[in-house]
Amino acid sequence: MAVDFQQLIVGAGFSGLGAAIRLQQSGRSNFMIFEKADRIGGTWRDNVYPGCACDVPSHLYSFSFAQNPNWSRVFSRQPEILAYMETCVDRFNLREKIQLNTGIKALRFRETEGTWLVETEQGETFTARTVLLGLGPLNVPKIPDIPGQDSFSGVQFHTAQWRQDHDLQNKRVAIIGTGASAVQIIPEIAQKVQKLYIFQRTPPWVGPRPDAAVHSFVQGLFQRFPSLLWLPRTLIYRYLEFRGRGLFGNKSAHLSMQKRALKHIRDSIADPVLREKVTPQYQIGCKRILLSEDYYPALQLPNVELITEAVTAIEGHTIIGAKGTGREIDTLIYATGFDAASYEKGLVIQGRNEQLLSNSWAKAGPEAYLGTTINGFPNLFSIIGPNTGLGHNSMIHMMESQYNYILSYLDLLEQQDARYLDVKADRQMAYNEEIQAQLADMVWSSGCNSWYQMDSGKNTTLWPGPTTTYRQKTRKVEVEDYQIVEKSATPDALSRA
Ligand code: N01
Repeated sequence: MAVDFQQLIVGAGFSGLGAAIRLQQSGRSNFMIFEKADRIGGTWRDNVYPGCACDVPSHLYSFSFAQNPNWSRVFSRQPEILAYMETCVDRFNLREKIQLNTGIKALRFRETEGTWLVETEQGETFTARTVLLGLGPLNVPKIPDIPGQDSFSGVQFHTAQWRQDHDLQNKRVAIIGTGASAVQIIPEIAQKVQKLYIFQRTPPWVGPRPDAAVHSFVQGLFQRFPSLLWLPRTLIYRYLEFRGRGLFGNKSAHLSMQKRALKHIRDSIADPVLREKVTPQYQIGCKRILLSEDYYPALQLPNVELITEAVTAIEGHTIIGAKGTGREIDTLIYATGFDAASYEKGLVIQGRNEQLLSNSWAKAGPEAYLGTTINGFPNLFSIIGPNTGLGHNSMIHMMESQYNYILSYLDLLEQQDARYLDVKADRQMAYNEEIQAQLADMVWSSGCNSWYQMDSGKNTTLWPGPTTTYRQKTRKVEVEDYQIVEKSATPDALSRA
């Protein structure tokens, strides 16, 4: 049966765009990207807060198949990363393959055809043989409920919904949270605001950030000899992989990470009271390790106060901490992170036997096979799906491993002229038991609260080990992991499958 698209990609962020490029490079052209927003870019479109940058060096945080000789810094900022993504769209002629302002409402698998029925928020319907979800793990802002917050008479917003029309100059500002976003924002705004109150619940581990401009001579060399770009890419990748040992159970590597971060505190802060406030009481790496040279100096500015209390109430212009002290503010910034567990982002995804993905995941949380395919939901792929996140290296590397796997699946589907491939339930279960057993012994389970874990403590976000292992496992689809359903399968055979 004819379909509108052989592959439909949902989302034009990094994961969706990379998938499109790889599909194209594999000779596939009947694909389309549907993007909810009016511009490509995903997280790098949404996050425009001051200081927004990537904490993985740019020569690695970019596609291996679209390397960029022009990075201006080791750690590029958001505008340059977004511009890089736009360049990729043009370089690979993807504009006509992207339909903007098109949100997906529901995806329903039609078992007798082996295709997906796609319903958009705009009321259109399409059919696709396969669907690649590039929804992004961190884009649903998490804003805590604080008594009285609706009555706040100033301006309040989340870091991912930055109010660019709101000038912070000479304002009295409070920021709740001291995670990756806050650590980038605080140094940028501290100098311009009249007063900055930072509400810290748990201090982050912060290491030094060896940022520098890339000299124009070096950029020129990369432009003339693009293959040289593999050198920084490989060195950075290997270094991060080597350093990651500390998170995977290598005790001495872990200890030296922690010593380095403690030295960073000592070198940056003289005041013993402030030192104590910023020194975490949990093992390094349990939460994401942050990198900054200017966060600790910003905390020592005379107009900045680090408050180690929860916010308990807001009354008019006053923000009140757990000790009962009220502080007058004009602006309140929620640097309180994202709902990382909502992988399906409210989409209705209905697989075989009309089973809903939200129901399948309701009890044990999100689970997939190799973070990519899900039993009962054939011909569907989740890019950066469950347990593919990293605390030590570039997510682009993980995405590229997933692309290899997805292309191998598509090859098999086409070679076998099959209706669909469904990953076997027992394989998926065994795989998840294995990674959960590994995660139980790793630093992320050592007793801190983080978005890596569900309330139950189960870690549904991180890959438990080196990226080399993941790359190896996703090299190609193993036929025995899948139930292959022939196009000729009768309804009877399907119901037994
Ligand atoms: O969010 P977070 P983020 N009352 O979850 C606090 C990626 N990222 O937006 O630690 C008081 O890290 C919370 O406190 P606690 C990166 O993967 C990447 O900063 O839970 N405080 C914490 O301090 C990162 O991990 C880059 O006790 C509350 C903070 O809010 C992820 O995005 C740059 C609270 C949330 O920190 C999220 O980072 C930026 C409450 N009720 C972000 N609720 C790169 O460079 C939460 N907090 C690639």
